[in-house]
Amino acid sequence: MEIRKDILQEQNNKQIQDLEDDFSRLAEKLTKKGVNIQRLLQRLQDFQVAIPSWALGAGGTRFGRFGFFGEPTSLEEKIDDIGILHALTKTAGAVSLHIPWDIPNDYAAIKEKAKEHGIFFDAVNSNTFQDQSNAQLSYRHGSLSSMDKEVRQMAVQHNNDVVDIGKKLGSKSLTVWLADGTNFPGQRDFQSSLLNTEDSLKKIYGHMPDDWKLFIEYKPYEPNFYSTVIQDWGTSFMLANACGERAYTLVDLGHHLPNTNIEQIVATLMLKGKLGGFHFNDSKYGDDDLTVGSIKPYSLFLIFNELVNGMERNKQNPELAWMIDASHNIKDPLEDLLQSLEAIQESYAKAMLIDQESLLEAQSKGDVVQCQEILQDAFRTDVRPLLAKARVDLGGAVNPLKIYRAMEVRNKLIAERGKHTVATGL
Ligand code: PSV
Ligand code: MN
Ligand code: MN
Repeated sequence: MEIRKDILQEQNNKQIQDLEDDFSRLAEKLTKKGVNIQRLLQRLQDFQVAIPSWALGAGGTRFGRFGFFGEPTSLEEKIDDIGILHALTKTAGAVSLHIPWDIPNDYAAIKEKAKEHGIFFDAVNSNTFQDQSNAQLSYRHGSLSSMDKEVRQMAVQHNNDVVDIGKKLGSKSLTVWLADGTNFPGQRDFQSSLLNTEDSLKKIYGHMPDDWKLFIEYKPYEPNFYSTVIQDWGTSFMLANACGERAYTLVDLGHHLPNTNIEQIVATLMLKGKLGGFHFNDSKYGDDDLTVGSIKPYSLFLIFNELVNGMERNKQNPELAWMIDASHNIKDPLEDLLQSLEAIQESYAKAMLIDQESLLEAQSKGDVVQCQEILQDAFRTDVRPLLAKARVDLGGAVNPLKIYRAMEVRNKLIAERGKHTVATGL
């Protein structure tokens, strides 16, 4: 299944006049406010978000999984699915692989396929939260933090192997999400767990090529429910500093306790030049991995405000690696990802509309009401014509979801792949 350019064009033609009208009205309004439309469009076009290889099939919970028809059953098919997303949105130009779920069989063929779709290989993700079928030792009592030296060595070796796989694909970063922790008080010694983790991460860091980055994720709980070794941004930051210059904290939006001020964490990390990557999703209760922007769009906007701000001000912070980290229990995974991509671009565009000069002035006068007005003026702007214009100028769809449905993409995938497919890695 491919998105044929002529059919996409045909579909776009039905909506293009409305878009042109909406876009010129919005552009005129924003230009009067001093917004540089061309710059805005360019920045939207440059913004590429990696799709995780595990988000292309239907996810599940520990209570079960409702499969989705026509799911990809191989890495090749997963890359084809991302190709569909990218052809429609022009903002999904990268893939983030999970090893060992997605080890390529034929590297040259996979690279060629990704190239055809205009997709590059972003961060590779390791997995020491599951025992592999051929494993000699178990991660039951931890991996990088384990009290058992041989288990730690096995976990380090796995991460090193992931780096070597990534090297062959052109990736330039490794993301480590460490599930290690405990379920009961007294189960393990906190300090030695942390020291072991630091030592293991330093070994992995030492194995990475000089132009690679290490991203260290944090998460307060789950799968362990009493303690997690890398539980918060402070622990991740500390470990990143211990590893070295090219080690960074990765913020996953779902990995915070309720009501945590994530935008402030973003600002702090960027000030210190230590925010390396970002996982988008949304949540109501915990690490829910829901569609981006489906629950707390205003929070996402405030987070983007700090990201935009940091990208302007904090030259000490590297370019960020953007990724969606979501899972879908009942939606068509591709439709869900289209919604997430749109929500990300929408928040990004709105954050770029904030009149930073006036905000600074209002802040310095202590005019709290005006500060809020400035933020909300940007948030309340309907930026969708801007997103569509940025996409269409690159050859994407006026409305990706509408066109996905009009083209009957899912039915075509079912016809090609069959009904009862199960995505790999699930
Ligand atoms: C588990 O919480 C998780 O969602 C982490 O966020 C990782 O990024 C992802 O799985 C893949 O390992
Ligand atoms: Mn994540
Ligand atoms: Mn997660």
